Amino acid sequence: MQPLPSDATIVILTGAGISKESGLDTFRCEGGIWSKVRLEDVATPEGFAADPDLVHDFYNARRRGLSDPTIAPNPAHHALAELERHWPGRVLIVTQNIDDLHERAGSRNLIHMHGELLKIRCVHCGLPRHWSDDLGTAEMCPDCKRSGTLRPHIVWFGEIPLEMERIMAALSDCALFVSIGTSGNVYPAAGFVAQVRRLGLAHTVELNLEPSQGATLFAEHRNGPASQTVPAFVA
Ligand code: BJW
Repeated sequence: MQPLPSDATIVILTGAGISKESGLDTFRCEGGIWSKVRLEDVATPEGFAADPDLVHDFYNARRRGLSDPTIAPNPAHHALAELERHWPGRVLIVTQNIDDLHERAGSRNLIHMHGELLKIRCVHCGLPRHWSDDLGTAEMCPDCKRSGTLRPHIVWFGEIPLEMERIMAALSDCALFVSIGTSGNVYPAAGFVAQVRRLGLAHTVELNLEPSQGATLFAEHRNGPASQTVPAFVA
């Protein structure tokens, strides 16, 4: 990594590509999630209103997939956790991923801007809680006791991503912005690099299997699998 002031803030945006080598599907690569299901059916508030059981089944299947013993953080997740442990400044990971592989690798300063697969929340009282098999299909919120109000703690299309104020503050403060394994198709995350560049201060780097949609906006690129490019970049 190029020399930075030792108190510098580093913001790292991650997408589905970082978890691909851990055994989780991306969305838009060949054979990805959106080639198997219609996103309108499972990742919009309208889809949930039309068929909540279908949406609960979709996320429950992915929860079971995530708890498969073969799914584990890969060297890219571990390298980022190591960076956070050793960097004297601040490292913030903003992940679009709903899996828990960054946490399992040891990352702590982490924002799940699109929510978390292993949480569920009540649309009435708003409280996210850890998912369990019972809750996935339960009729009633255990907190407010209303019926039919539980939904996945996921940001669907048309909903506002989580912790945007904290993310924007970090983007305007950072000296290095690194985007890893995201196709640059989904806003607002796809617009972060342009925002960082507008402020004109941070170095911007893309680490991706292949150039993303917004690749030309980054000052530096390294193409290849995240399990190789990320450890090499942070070394
Ligand atoms: C590897 C690799 C390896 C593979 N190593 N790399 C028109 C213009 C602008 C915006 C909009 C518009 N129309 C609608 C919008 C808004 C909309 C949007 O962006 N739509 C686009 C489709 C155009 N966005 C929203 O609705 C968002 N909300 C919003 O904008 O609110 C308004 C607002 C914002 C801010 C402030 C105030 C108001 C919400 C978006 C929610 C997205 N949700 C999903 C589903 C989550 C649940 C689930 O998982 O089921 O999030 S969609 C899906 O896409 C998921 C992902 O997080 C997201 C991004 O995907 P990602 O991570 O980039 O994956 P892929 O598959 O696309 O790419 C994988 C990449 O990995 C590829 O580049 C590969 O090359 C690479 N790769 N193997 C390294 N081994």
